[in-house]
Amino acid sequence: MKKEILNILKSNDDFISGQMLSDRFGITRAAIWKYITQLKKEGYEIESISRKGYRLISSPDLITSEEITPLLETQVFGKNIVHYDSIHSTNSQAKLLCDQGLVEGSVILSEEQTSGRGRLGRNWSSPKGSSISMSVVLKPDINPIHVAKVTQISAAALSLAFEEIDVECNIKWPNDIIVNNKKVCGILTEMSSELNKINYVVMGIGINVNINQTEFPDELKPIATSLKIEYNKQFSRKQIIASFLKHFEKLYFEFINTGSAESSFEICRKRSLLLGKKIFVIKGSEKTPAIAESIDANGELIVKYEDGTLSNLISGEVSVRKSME
Ligand code: BTX
Repeated sequence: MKKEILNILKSNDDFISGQMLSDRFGITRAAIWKYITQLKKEGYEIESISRKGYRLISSPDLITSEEITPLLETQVFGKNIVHYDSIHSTNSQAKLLCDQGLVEGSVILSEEQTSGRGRLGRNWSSPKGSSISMSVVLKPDINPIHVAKVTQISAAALSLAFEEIDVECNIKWPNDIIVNNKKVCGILTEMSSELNKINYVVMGIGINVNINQTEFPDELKPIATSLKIEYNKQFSRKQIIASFLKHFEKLYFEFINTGSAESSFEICRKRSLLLGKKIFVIKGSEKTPAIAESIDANGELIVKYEDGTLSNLISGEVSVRKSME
């Protein structure tokens, strides 16, 4: 009901009378007033004048279903949005909800994470209200060995969404988006599967949107940045989410329908931070120098070691770091 009242207020620039809302929804004017009070508490600025009614003046920068749905240009992705004010990790929560039957295309969003996770047991910092913590549920009917490609598809879609808001970014294979040499976004793809069958994939994305430098923990300050820090202005989180889902849906279904993720890989190559550069391949405590040669038709990074041997890296098994030389 609150959502419906909000939608009416949003689609009218003028006052809407309490009586009209009460007739429309068959509830008392006191009940309408209660919903308006709730909306105000959530940050909606609503003017109320007796005998005129209610008028929406401004909406808060929230990433709720109410705020994102009107911006969606998708068929499947984002049609079911689950939003939290605060959650341990949207990926962990998505997995719990998937076990209860969440459908493909569902999106879990939170204003903050208290235990956000990166790859290989690392942490991900997600301050309240200024970052995006999002997990997208996929149920692809593909062999589990192809799931790593989804991370590349996601990175490609993120770069297209950034292009729409004039943000220049690079993709650091396999799962980071970099702006001005600092990390602005990370992707963590997790899956539940049997030997040959995927139950579900949860693709988690963390984006530093309007985070101020002071909000980053000290150890992250040299390596992390946000769109606001780099461009000196606020960005709309809901717009970035809607734009990402639009691009992701197109690239993902192209992959599912044709079996090829080549258009996404091409974007990853074009925007790659690593190709042609000296890097370190890090496996556990081993750190081996190499050159990043190419991204192949499977989305794997081909590296050349100093002894001339070539090797395919599959995302998930290694970390790569750009060498400073
Ligand atoms: P990653 O393992 O590549 O990166 C994690 C590393 O990045 C950390 O060890 C730290 O050095 C650095 N880091 C932590 N927080 C940030 C940040 N906000 N900005 C820049 N650098 C940071 C990357 O893993 C994958 C991250 C996925 C996060 C999403 S958020 C929604 C979903 N839920 C969840 O728990 N994780 C994913």
